[in-house]
This record gives sequence, C-alpha cells and structure tokens, in this order.
Amino acid sequence: MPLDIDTEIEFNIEDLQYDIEQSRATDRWNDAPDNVKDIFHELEWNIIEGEFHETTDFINPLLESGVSARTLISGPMSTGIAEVGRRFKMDEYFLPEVMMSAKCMQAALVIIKPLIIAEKAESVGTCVIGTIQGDLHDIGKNIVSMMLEAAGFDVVDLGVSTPPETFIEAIREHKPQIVGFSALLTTTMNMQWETLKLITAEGLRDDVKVMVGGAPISQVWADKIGADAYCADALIAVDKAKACVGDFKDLVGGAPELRDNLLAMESE
Ligand code: B12
Repeated sequence: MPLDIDTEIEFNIEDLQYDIEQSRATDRWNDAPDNVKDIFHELEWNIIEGEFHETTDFINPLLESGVSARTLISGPMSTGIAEVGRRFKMDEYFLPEVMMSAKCMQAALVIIKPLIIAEKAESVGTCVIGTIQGDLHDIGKNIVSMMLEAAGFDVVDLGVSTPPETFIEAIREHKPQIVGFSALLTTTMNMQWETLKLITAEGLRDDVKVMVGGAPISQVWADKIGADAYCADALIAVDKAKACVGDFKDLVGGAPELRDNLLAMESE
C-alpha cells in the first residue's frame, strides 16, 4: 500500500518567478575575490546554459586559484543546477536543456571526484547507497557518495533505479552500517518506504541505519517511513553518517509509534 505523499517542500511561486539573472554579479559571491567571483558566475552560467564542453575550462582555473572542490559543489554548481530546476518547473526549459545541464554537472564532477576522494580518511564503516527504483537521477547521490568516501566510508554505490531486492542482496553481501536511498521524484519517494519495508521484512532492519535524501524528501517524510536520518545535502549526510557509526549508533530515528502503526496496517 503506498503512503500518502504530502511532502511539505512546496515551491513558492514568487521564488519560481525570480530569475537568477537578476542577482548575477550583484548580491552573490561577494565575499570571493573579484577574479574568482567572475569565474563563479561563468561556471554557474555554463551549467544553466548546458555548455558542457566548456565546463572544465572553468573548473581548473578555480581549483588553481585555491577554491576548494567542496566550495565549487556547494556554490556555483548548486546554484546553477537549481536555476535549471526552476526553469524546468516554469516551463522555460524542457528535458533536452535539463539533460545538457546535467552533463555539465557530470563533467565537473569527473574532475572534482579524485580531489575529494584523495582526502579519504581511515576507514570508519561501510555504506550502501542507491537511487531508488524508477528514478534515474544520480547527481546528488554521486556527490553524497564521494563525500562519504572522503570521510572514510567504503561506499557501495548501487547506481540508479535500484530495486528493493538489490538493496537486500547488497546488505547481505557487504554488511554495511548505513544504507542510503536517494529519490528525486514525488512518484518514486514511495519506493523508499517499500525498500525500507523489505529490509524490515527480511530481518535486516536492526543491522543498518537508513539515511534518506533527494529534493522532495523531508524530515517529516523520514519520520513517516521510520528512516533514521534525513539529509538535506551531502555535508549533512557526512555528519549524520559519522553519528550513525559513532557514539550515537544506538539512536533510533523516525517516530517509532508511527512506524509501528504503519507496519501493522501493512500486515493487515
Ligand atoms: C538534472 C535533472 C534531471 C536529469 C538527471 C540527470 C542525472 N544523471 O541525475 C534528467 C534530465 C535525466 C532528468 C529527468 C527527469 N526529471 Co529531473 N531534474 C533534474 C534537476 C534539474 C536537478 C537534479 C539535480 O541533479 N540536482 C542537484 C543535486 C546536487 O541535488 P539533489 O539531487 O537534490 O541532491 C542533494 C540532496 O538532495 C541530498 N541527497 C540526494 N540524494 C541523497 C541520498 C542520500 C542517501 C542522502 C543522505 C542525501 C541525498 O544530497 C545531495 C547533494 O547535496 C531537478 C530539479 C531539482 N530542483 O531537483 C529535476 C527534477 C527532479 N526532475 C523532474 C522530473 C519531472 C523529471 C522527469 C520525470 C522529466 C520527464 N518528463 O521525463 C525525468 C525523470 C526520469 C526518471 N525516471 O528518473 C522534477 C520532479 C518533480 C516531481 N515533483 O517529482 C524536478 C524537481 C524538476 C522540476 N522542477 O519539476 N532530470
């Protein structure tokens, strides 16, 4: 039985009408040196316009200027792809434009990933992560994977559109402390619940902490399905993952009563 999807992450129409061009070169990146600020705008614009052949031309100079790989991801890359999402939502962009912008993000991440992974600390645990069945979005999941790897996790990435059974096999094989589900579509959010139910039904729930993320996911949703942690971004994911394998490992997330009631309803 699917759960009601009542994500509280609503779009505000005023925000959606606000074109990023209005704030270009005015109120953003003001704390960065002028040369960096200009390239930040260029990179952001490159992602918005989907000029993926040129993406690397912006990444390397920024890295050479001492800008960290993490700042690139959480700064101009994030604002650029967020603007693409806004335009798509407002019917200013259609799928081909979004695909070109996604290619820019992927081209940038190819350069950035080795730099992030090189920071890898000593092994702290294992995490199995995947985009949930029916969903092909993987940019955010890939960023979370690389940040977790840099933080010392051995990451088993199951890719996109991962069936619940594949998560079960991976848990049995790799014995992770953490399992992460990514979902970007309101229509696939429910597969997080379905996958969590199968993990419970297979008797594996007590062995893993479950982290959930993706644009429509919220703390309310995480509580509703009984996940242990909701993470709005990759940095939060690293903090919460460390908490899961550290002193807070006995912390049980979600609202237990709600989860028990849901499970009872399911078995009726
Ligand atoms: C790029 C993109 C695509 C690309 C994806 C390419 C790829 N390889 O990923 C393409 C073009 C393929 C695509 C396709 C579609 N898309 Co699309 N897409 C986007 C877009 C613009 C950006 C997503 C993104 O990469 N964001 C950047 C990353 C860094 O952010 P993120 O994913 O949120 O990840 C961060 C956090 O959420 C968190 N996180 C994410 N996952 C996880 C997992 C864990 C375990 C944790 C802890 C944390 C975590 O950490 C991440 C890093 O900080 C969004 C708009 C948006 N606002 O999200 C639409 C969006 C998600 N897409 C949408 C739609 C409708 C579609 C299509 C159905 C379009 C169509 N008609 O075919 C298809 C779906 C195909 C499918 N079956 O999946 C809608 C969904 C609407 C809804 N209510 O469900 C959105 C919201 C656009 C919109 N505004 O309407 N899309």
